[in-house]
Amino acid sequence: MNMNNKNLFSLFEEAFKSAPDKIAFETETGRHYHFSELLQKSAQFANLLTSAGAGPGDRVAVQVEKTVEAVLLYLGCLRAGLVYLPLNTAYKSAELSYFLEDSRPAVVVCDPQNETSLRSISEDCGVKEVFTLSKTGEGTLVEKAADQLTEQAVILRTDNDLAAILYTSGTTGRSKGAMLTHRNLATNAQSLVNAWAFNENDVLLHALPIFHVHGLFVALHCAFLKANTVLFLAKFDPNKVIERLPRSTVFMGVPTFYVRLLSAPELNREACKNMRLFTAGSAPLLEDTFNEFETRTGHVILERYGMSEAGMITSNPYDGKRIAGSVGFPLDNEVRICDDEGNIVADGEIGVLEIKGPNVFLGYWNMPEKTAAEFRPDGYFITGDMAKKRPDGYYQIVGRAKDLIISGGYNVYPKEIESYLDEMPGVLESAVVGKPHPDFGEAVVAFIVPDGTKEVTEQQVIEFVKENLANFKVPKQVQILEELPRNTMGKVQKNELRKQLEAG
Ligand code: MLC
Ligand code: AMP
Repeated sequence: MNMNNKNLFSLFEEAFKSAPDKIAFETETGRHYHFSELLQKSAQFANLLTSAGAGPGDRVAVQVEKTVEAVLLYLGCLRAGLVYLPLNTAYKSAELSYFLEDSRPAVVVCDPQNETSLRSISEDCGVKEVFTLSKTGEGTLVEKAADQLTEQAVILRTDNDLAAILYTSGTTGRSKGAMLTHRNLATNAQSLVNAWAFNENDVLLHALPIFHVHGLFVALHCAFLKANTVLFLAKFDPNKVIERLPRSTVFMGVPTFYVRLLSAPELNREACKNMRLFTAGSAPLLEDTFNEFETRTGHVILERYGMSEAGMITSNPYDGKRIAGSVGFPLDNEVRICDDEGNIVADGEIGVLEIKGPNVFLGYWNMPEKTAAEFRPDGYFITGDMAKKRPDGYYQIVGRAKDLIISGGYNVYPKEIESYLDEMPGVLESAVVGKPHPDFGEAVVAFIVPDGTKEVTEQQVIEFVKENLANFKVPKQVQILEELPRNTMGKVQKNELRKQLEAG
């Protein structure tokens, strides 16, 4: 291995080469991919992307279903020094147009079903090539890669070269592309392998989507660094998970996964007998879920906290007490809790969590002002999460300074939906809030004030959002009001709306 090459793929390559004949992935249909195949096929993808005119630093925007080929594409991008830009499969045309216009990728890879619409968006964004990849792992990407060489020299990257851009929704409605470097990803992966005691014999049961930090980086990077076999599910299904638990040692999920697993009677101690670790994150894990899971399986879920901009930030201990409602201790980054001005608050006081470390992103793509506004002059990033440090040193996330709803592990920014709803014919204004939901943790609720020009019904509002925004942003409930509650400054009082919901 060339020690000067900071390309994240070099670390994976070393692990893959140590176990060429081992199974890297087992799909739902029982198909096996060995580590030697990962090496060869990721080289072919890297060579194909390069021959399509994508050079180091260029973006590759990807909106495809979860397949091993999609993972190979990610690895191919790393190898070729390209910047991987995954997009939620739920995003619709209007959302995709924004991402492509903002990031100006050299290559787009999409599902064959969306090819026509993505080609037309791509034409306006200077994209050089559009490839397809289907949910069964077929398409022009795979066909054309098959003609490429299975060898490729991993492109030299420095610590601060970009490996990926993850779009996270912005509080002002415009999504921000978090720029993650090879160093960000490599250091965080190594921290997690150590903190969670990954070893060569682990088998990772993978049911998360692979277009976010949780499924793509947290889960896969740990498995890659130790050349672990991954049992790869195309999507979360409690029965398929339980069926595979006896052959697994590690499982990672958002809280909704655990809620759904607990509603399956087959989840029991016997099914979990070979498991050594269950982790949860992306949204708060309820104490009831934590306790019920321990009672049913004998396993204490390890909750950790993180975000797109920094990967994993804190974690409950692997060895040591895991506390419900807490996110544990800082991983390999500095963590402090501050007031709005950036002064550190006393231990036990609530403030906004700020972080600094090798895992913290470089900034937002094309948004120097937004980047500057979210970093303190001494380099700390302001996460927007409210936290406190308990007397025993454990950190607790107690709320959010940012107006954000997390539904089933997906972030929904009310501002984006409000801006969209305000454009709906017959709507004067709107307000969107989150409401506790037994399955998704929080559900999106929209309050609508009609302008009186035409009738507006709950169903029409839902249909209107469904038409152009991702399905997880669609309100689960709509209420029509005569006016929105405002304070003396004219600001909408969302707390009043939440109280109204609570009161039924
Ligand atoms: C699906 N629906 C959702 C939803 N997912 N609604 C709200 N919130 C969600 N998360 C909608 C569907 O469109 C459908 O609507 C209806 O709910 C029922 O669908 P379903 O069949 O129950 O949904 P399903 O496909 O099973 O998806 C649920 C899920 C999925 C929980 C499996 O949302 C999921 O995989 N979530 C994981 C998200 C994740 O990986 N987050 C990590 C982000 S990284 P209709 O109207 O069509 O019936 C991060 C940093 C960190 O946050 O710390 O990790
Ligand atoms: P994302 O931008 O999609 O990466 O989401 C990151 C956000 O998820 C964080 O800023 C937190 O608000 C939230 N989050 C992640 N893990 C946890 C957790 N364990 N508890 C509470 N909130 C969490």
